[in-house]
Amino acid sequence: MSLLTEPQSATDRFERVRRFTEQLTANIGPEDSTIQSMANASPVKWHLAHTTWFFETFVLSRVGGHEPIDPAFESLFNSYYNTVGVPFPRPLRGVLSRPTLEQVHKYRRAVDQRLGEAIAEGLCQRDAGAERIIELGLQHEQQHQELILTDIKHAFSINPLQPAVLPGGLDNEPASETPDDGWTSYQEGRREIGHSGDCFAYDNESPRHPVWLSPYRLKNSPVTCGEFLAFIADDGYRRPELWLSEGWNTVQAEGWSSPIYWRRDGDSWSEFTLAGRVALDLNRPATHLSYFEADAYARWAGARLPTEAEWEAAAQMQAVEGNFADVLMADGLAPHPAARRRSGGPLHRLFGDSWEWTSSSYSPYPGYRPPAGALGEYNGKFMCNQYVLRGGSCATSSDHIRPSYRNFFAADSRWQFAGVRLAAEA
Ligand code: AVJ
Ligand code: FE
Repeated sequence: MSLLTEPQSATDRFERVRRFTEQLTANIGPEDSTIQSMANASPVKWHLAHTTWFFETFVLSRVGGHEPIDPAFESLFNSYYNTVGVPFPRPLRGVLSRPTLEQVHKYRRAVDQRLGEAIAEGLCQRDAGAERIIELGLQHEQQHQELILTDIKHAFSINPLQPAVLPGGLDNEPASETPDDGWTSYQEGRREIGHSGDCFAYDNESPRHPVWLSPYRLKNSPVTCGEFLAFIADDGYRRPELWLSEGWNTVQAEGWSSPIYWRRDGDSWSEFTLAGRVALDLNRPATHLSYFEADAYARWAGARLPTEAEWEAAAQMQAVEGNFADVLMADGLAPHPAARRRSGGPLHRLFGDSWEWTSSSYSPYPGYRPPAGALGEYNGKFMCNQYVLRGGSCATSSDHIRPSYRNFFAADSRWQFAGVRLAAEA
């Protein structure tokens, strides 16, 4: 959405998104914010700095006379933009005890202030490109808000103290609603997928293009923890015929026997959540599944994963409503159960709650061209060896998601809020 046509002013939206990042990390101390539990996850402090670096590098650099706030940050907080410079190695981000958390917050305030001044002085009126990149920077920050939660959740899950990231939780769903066991059928035909309209979308959602869909069905509710437990009880993790070859190799090599945050004590199961370890809620959508686990579950259930085109065609007929981070946290750090929403349309929880794995490889749409320059590195160069996920999660903000949104992760990734919606032939 354009900064100029939005109901809120450009600076209001900027303030709101930047402050939400800080709200999410309010309970994360300096030690917490420095640790890195694996190469794929980054320290909270690094996320706070990198999102700031993005605005400094891609927006403030367009303002005449901008001097770097700290020249060392150019490499330290560059994630992967090789055309900007040589990034500090990703697996070593957890050794960066300096700059301190306080210094990173100072960096955030400095960039916020300079950017606020530039906007007030008419930057966006003079430079339409700057306006678009600020919006990209805010969407980027919203992606990192979700990564902040999933990355620190992973780190805390390893700590025997099992600390809470958010005292009130976010993924800790009360077991109230019974899942809908029905299916919705979709007719054969020509459909269009991809981005259209004036609202913001990433380059990877374009060009919009036609697809031909055979008749198909989607399950009305995503797979629940209770259903996934039945897969485990039926020896799902010990039956090679249910798994892709690479998936089976991973199960063996990593010793997988349940979803990453689940634990069995005698007959009872618990799950590590953002609120700490809690009893497993059987009605909640299963999350933190890899593509391999999602695919094996679907095969065990006699179904399959949807393609991204099947998912998007169905999503075009649904309201974009659901359990999102900003909705759940509207009243502060503890989400109120009453804030939880069901989405409009036959498919429940299509948006929010958990990302849904599709069987589609993350590939360019026909005619896709990454934008020129460093920002062309944002999405396009990752179109290899990853799968598309759709719909957003409880850690996504509601104004960050849309039917055409393409998230992507490698098939063995388990630390995201990712689950399964079953598909089948009609
Ligand atoms: C779309 C979530 C895979 O994690 O690298 C962050 C999001 N892009 N900064 C990622 C992203 C640039 C991206 N994912
Ligand atoms: Fe980034």
